[in-house]
Amino acid sequence: MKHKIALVTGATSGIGRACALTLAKMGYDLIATGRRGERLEELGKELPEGIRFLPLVFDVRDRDQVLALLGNLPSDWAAVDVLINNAGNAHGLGPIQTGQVEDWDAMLDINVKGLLYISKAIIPGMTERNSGHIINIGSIAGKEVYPNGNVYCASKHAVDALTNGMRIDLNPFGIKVMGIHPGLVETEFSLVRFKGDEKRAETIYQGYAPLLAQDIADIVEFALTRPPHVVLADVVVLPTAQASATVIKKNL
Ligand code: NDP
Ligand code: 8X3
Repeated sequence: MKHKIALVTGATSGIGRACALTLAKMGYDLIATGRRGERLEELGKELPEGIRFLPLVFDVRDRDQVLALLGNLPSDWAAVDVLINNAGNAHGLGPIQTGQVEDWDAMLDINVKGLLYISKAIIPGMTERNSGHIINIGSIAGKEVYPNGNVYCASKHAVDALTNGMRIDLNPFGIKVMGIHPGLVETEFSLVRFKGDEKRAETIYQGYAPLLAQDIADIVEFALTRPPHVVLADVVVLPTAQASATVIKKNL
């Protein structure tokens, strides 16, 4: 039997990896992307039997490579039904006046422009077929601005705006577009934000129960199993201990 096809960006760790495994368990054939090829290889070994797997190693900032690879998928992979735009990270956490230009470039180039390049390659197939489901992973940082979050928050506000823009522009084609905006999820996110400082990264998730990557994958599964006339447009999901970007009940 022919399976539906899902593409998950940033499937080498955290939320993307959990979504990829969940989609495969749901019976989707899987295109998984990331820069760490060995992690994609490991992912491939965990997939249920009978699920086709296409790992693609590239940096979402590389526009030419994104468009060449995803714009010319093999014919038996080209009809992508579900796109999870997940690849992204924060780089640094500090006041705007001392921010690093390299960090700003990384966040805007990966979280915003990377998401656009991926979408540019995949949307034409969806509009041609008048079907598809796009899920963009935003953040509570796309709904609120918090101290020292400046450029990361701006990048995620852009993801929120693009999600709403996609839903409007793709409305004539019957394409579902959803934004998921998580609060604190324990992944490699803080390790990347704090540039490999494991001790500092650990403190972010101490004293309360953070969300797990699987919590986000469960929401993806719920969204994808709604009937054709239903789209979950916008979901903000927080750990119970978190009331807003800055209010977190910790027992330390
Ligand atoms: P992780 O650091 O665990 O995962 C990030 C993923 O993005 C990795 O698979 C990484 O792959 C990929 N990625 C990063 N940069 C690039 C790039 N330049 N090119 C290709 N792939 C890239 O973090 P999360 O799972 O937490 O993050 C996933 C998404 O969720 C992000 O968009 C993040 O902003 C968002 N989010 C996270 C929250 C959290 O608290 N953790 C909360 C709200 C939103 P690789 O390094 O192999 O390229
Ligand atoms: C990740 C959650 O609060 O660090 O987007 O911005 S937060």
